[in-house]
Amino acid sequence: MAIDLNTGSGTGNSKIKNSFGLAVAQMGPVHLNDSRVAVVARLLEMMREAASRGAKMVVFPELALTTFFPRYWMDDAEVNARFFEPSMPSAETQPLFDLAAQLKIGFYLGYAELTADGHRFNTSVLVDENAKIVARYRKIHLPGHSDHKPDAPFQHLEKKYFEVGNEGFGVTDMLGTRIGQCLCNDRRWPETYRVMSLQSARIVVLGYNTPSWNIHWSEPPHLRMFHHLLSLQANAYQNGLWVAAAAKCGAEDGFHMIGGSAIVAPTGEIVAQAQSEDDEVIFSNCDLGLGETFLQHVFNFAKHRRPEHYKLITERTGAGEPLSASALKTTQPQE
Ligand code: CDT
Repeated sequence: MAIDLNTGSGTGNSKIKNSFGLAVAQMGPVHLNDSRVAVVARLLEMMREAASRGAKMVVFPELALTTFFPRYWMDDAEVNARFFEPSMPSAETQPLFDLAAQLKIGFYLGYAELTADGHRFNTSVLVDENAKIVARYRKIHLPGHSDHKPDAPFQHLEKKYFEVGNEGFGVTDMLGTRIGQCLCNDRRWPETYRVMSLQSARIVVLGYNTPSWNIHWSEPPHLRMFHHLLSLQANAYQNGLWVAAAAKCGAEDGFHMIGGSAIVAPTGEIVAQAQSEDDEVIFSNCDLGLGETFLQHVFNFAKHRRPEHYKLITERTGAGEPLSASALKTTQPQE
C-alpha cells in the first residue's frame, strides 16, 4: 500500500485523522559496571509498557546499552571491548528484537557501532514491527574534543571515539509513515531537520545524553534544559513534523545528565514530557496530518523557499566575510 504522507492513512482522504501511537522510553542512569543484560531487561520492560499503551513505536536513548562512556579517557582496546557493539542484534540485544516481533512494535535504538574493518560510529537504528532493521544512522554532529583534558571534571570524547557519520540524514518509510532519525547534538542544528523535512519526513526520532555541566565555561545549568526543549520545539514547528526525544539521564556514577524526554507536535508544543530522571515511558497519539496545516501555508517549501539565497549554508562551514564587500560599502554611513 502506498503511503499518503498527507494523512499517513493510505487512503488519500485528508479528512481522516491518522493517529500514530508514539512512545519515548527515557532511561535513568546506566553505571559503568552495569551489564548489557541488566540494561536490556530495563528496555524490555519499557517496550512492554509502550505496547500496552498502544504505541506503534518506542524511542530509546543514544548509547542506550552502556554508560555515557565518552566522559572517560580510555585506551582504544579497552573502550572497544567494553562499550562497542560489533554486531546488531547481538546475543545480548536479541531479546529486544524478539519482543518487538511478538508485540508488533517498532523501535529506535542508539548504540556504539564497531564495524568489521575497525571503524567506530555513534549509531542508531530503526527497527520495524517485524523486528527488521530498516535503517541505520551514524551521528554527524559530534560534540566535544579528542584530546585528554586532565583538569576537567569529566571528558566529552566523542571526537576521539567516533568518526563523523558517513551516511547522511536519510528517512525511512515504516509503520505507515516516513521517519527520520538523528542523535543528540544533531538536534541543535536546523540543517538536520530541514534535510529530513525536504524528504517529507513526518516524524524525527532521536536519543540523547546531555551532561548537566559545561566543562568549557560556567554555563548556568538551567540553560541545558532550555536549549534542549527550544531546539526540539523550534525545529518541529519550522519543519511541520513531530519530534520524539529520549534521554538517558540522572547521575551515572555521579555524573549528572538532564532528563526532559519529550514528544513535540508540529505546532511546536510539547504534548508529553518525562517528569522523572529515571526509567519512564511517555506516550502520545500523534495526528500525522497536523503538520500539513503548516506545510501547506506558512511553510509551503515549494512555494516560499529561496535556495538560491541559501548557498552559503553548503559552501561555508564557519562564519566569514560578508558576501559582497561592495554591497556592504554602499550601506556604510559616509564620513
Ligand atoms: N551526546 C551529545 O551529543 N551531547 C551533547 C553535549 C553538548 S553540550 C551543549 C548535546 O548536544 O547534548
